[in-house]
Amino acid sequence: DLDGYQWFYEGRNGWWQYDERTSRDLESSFSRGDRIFEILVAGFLYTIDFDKMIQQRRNDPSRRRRIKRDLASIPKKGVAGLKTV
Ligand code: V3L
Repeated sequence: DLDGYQWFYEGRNGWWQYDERTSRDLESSFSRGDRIFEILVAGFLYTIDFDKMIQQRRNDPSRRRRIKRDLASIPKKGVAGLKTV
């Protein structure tokens, strides 16, 4: 259970929260001790690397972002590309 925590990926000048479903899947994967996990975003596969704490597009590793697990209450840009107003 996330219990006040959420998963975030890096934007240009701040952090985006993962969508609710992905955040839950990341939490399950992380808490069972996986080192990597794969997610699908808009038809593209991304590898989540929990050792490096990055996400990286499978077919274009230059598309790499830092990720973090942090309190849901931190300042954020929004959720999965939808800006918080
Ligand atoms: N969830 C949703 N969209 C994503 C994710 C994800 N985990 N990863 C990448 N994208 P790349 P600013 C982001 C989107 O890494 O202004 C934000 O959500 C990504 O969206 O090069 O820089 C914003 O919508 C990007 O549009 O493979 O903070 C947008 O960037 C696209 O996939 C701008 O955010 C390619 O990302």
